Amino acid sequence: MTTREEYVANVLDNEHRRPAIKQSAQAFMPSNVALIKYWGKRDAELNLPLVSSISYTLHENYGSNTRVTLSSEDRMELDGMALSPKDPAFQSAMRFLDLFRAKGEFFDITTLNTIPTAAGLASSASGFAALTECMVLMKGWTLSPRSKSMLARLGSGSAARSFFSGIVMMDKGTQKDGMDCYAGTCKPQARMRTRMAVLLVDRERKAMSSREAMRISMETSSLADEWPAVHKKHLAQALAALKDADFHALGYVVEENALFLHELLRKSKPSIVYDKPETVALRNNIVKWREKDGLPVYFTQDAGPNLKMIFPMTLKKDIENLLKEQNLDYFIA
Ligand code: 2P0
Repeated sequence: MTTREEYVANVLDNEHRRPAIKQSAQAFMPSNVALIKYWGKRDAELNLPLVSSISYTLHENYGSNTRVTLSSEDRMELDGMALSPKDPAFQSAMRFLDLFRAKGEFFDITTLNTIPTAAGLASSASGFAALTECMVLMKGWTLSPRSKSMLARLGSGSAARSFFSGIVMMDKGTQKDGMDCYAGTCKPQARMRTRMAVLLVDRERKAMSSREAMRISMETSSLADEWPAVHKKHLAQALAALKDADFHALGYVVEENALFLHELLRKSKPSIVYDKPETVALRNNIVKWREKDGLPVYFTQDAGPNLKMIFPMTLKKDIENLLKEQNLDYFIA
């Protein structure tokens, strides 16, 4: 079995504990939203996903601004609030940085998210991607986006996808040592010009992390065994739709994949339900806008009550007018 320590040593050619050459570094990284979801792990130690995923990287600077500075002790500030060392966000960030500390190195992290934190909007994706980028700058490693994605994945699986723009695919890989699991630009995307509206039903932080929900649901849901095969079919359909630049075929499978995941969650013990009444109403509205009004819009939903809606880029103005008319809390990214 490969340990996390051995894995980072492999990716960084044994330079992972090189002392920082800079006192401080700052980075912005965008967040991303999965169209075909990553859910389940084939190896919890190396955080290797059970399934490959396809995502959309947010535009317009929606993500995390992070600064890391060498310090006399570990400290972390998130969205203007100092975190207690007992805070799960503090602990997971420091556990990640533990992999790269030279002897006696401590870090002061300051992160400002431009998206609501921990509300199922993938703030952990941009957060760990930005933290990785800061480490790269401080330690002076020269790395490809692929290698950065391999490091960030240890912090959060979805973070691996934030190093690429447009539509991105993260390959689950098959090797036990994790060296064939990384993200990259999804090749057949070239003719697909998609945009995303993030529709905010609730800006509150969620009670359960997606990691915990993933663990519980994959251990207990009556649909967990079916997930890999259903997912494989969804992934193939999405890749074919991207290759054919068929927006409706893509939208259809994106909805199918999200609905299956939420059904799997609902059938967990205890049942995990992210929907609020507004989520259900909004999902129905999106289907109505498509089926009655003829708008090419499709939804997806992550580990939270908020929805994301994809549409062809050429419709940005129309969609913006529609969302304003509906008085929705939204942003287009
Ligand atoms: C994703 N989501 O592909 C999936 C789909 C939400 C639904 O939040 O355990 O926070 O840190 O690797 O990356 C993925 O969960 O999980 C996630 P960890 P992560 O974006």
